[in-house]
Amino acid sequence: MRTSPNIIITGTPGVGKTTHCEQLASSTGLTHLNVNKVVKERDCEDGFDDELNSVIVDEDKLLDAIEPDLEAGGQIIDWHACDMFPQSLIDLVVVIRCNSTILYDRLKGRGYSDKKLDENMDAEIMEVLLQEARDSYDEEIVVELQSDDLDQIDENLERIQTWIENWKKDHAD
Ligand code: DAT
Repeated sequence: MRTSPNIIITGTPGVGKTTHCEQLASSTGLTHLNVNKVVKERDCEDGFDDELNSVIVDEDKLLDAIEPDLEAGGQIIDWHACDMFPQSLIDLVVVIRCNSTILYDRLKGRGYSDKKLDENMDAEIMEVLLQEARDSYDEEIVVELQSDDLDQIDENLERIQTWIENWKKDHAD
């Protein structure tokens, strides 16, 4: 049995996943599991999508690489997809959302190509990640949080921290 929960922080690129994960890891002692890094470090790449200018991930290999960590618990998973993780190992799915005008500026600032920018903007407007989360996990564990400004980050972090404390109390023996 896990004594610390596993949480997915997901959402369209640029919404603020890494910002949330880093701050949560430092305030709670949970581990920031940056999937982008794991993919590179554990050789889970399965080619390159030239059109989207992004790595194609071998999801089976990735899951094999992180499953022991998920079984141990206390992982904050930072990834722009969420449907590949086994339901039994996930306790909370946070879908970070962002106003499209703000997101556009953030992605433009990252130097994304027009195609990559359009794809990501469409994904946010069409709520692709929110739908993926709702399709993949029980409704009760999926939470949608807005991240347009710094105050919202603080509010979100407080909510998630309180949730973690309560989870730990509920699962203490
Ligand atoms: P992601 O990990 O989802 O790609 P990020 O955490 O790297 O996103 O954030 C992208 C950029 O936007 C980064 O420069 C930090 C900034 N940012 C994120 N959330 C924000 C917020 N709520 N208010 C202001 N800036 C934010």
